[in-house]
Amino acid sequence: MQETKNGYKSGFISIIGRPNVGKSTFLNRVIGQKIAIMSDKPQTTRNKVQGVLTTDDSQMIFIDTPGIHKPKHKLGDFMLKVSKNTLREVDVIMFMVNAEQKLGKGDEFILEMLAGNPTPVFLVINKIDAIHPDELMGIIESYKERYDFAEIVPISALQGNNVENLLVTLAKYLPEGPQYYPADQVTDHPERFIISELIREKVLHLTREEIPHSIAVVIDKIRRDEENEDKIHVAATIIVERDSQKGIVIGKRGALLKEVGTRARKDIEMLLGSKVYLELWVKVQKDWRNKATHLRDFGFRD
Ligand code: GDP
Ligand code: MG
Ligand code: K
Repeated sequence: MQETKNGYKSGFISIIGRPNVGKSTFLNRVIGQKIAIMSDKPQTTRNKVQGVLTTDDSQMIFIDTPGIHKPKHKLGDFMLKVSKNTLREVDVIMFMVNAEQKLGKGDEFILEMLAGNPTPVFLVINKIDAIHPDELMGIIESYKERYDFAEIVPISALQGNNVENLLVTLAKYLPEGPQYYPADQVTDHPERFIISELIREKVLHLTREEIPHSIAVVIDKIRRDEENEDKIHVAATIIVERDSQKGIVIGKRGALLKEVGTRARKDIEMLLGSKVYLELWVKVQKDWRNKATHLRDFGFRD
């Protein structure tokens, strides 16, 4: 940790909101690097991914929390607990909503969860590019009567509208503090997690609706290739719940898994700045979501 400069601000900002409101899109825009995984399927982001934005007068550490929703199984309970703990530790909460959607059950659930939390909450109304400007006032009113927001900021994470203004306003709410991270560091997550998310993203994209988001990817190995020094050997296992899903992920004569590997390898090479040899396995583990004892094995931690 570096010394505190006079007037320098730093702090932690948690991004919460229903699936697909644009949390990852926002993070990717702000940090400018593919660290949070975007997908058109809900709940692609399961663990928190931190992005660090460093400027001359502030450092913002963003936390992309797992999808907050009414838990349906033990993994859901676990995610919710992680998220709730996170919300108490941060300096600002960004509650992101989709301007195209009415305040729904998912938002109600989040608002109930926020009740009594002393952290300032920003209502960030995203996707304003997709609505008529006249609709904005009504949206603001519907949320305003439900919660005492510190700020209400409409943006388009996709097109960048008003994002700069949001960042300036966020900085005002941060305490004076040190630069926690070196200026060139954008994420403190182990590469292992990012790699597993990159592989999972490819599987979800290529299988469309056939494979649920509940699959897990475990990284078994990241090591310099002994025979070929300028290559990194990555071995990973894709974990599915049913034999039929294993068949889908592998595809006809292994075609789908091969395509997953090709696409994931390109991203991992970008991430690591090195040639990569990617070895993928598929394993069936029935009902893994409900086996809380297994959570640790998959890299989930309290
Ligand atoms: P998350 O689940 O909250 O992380 O949402 P994502 O960032 O994955 O975004 C979900 C979908 O919404 C993607 O298809 C994005 O391209 C889209 N999206 C995100 N932000 C905007 C926006 O400002 N405007 C529009 N029109 N679409 C957006
Ligand atoms: Mg996301
Ligand atoms: K998503």
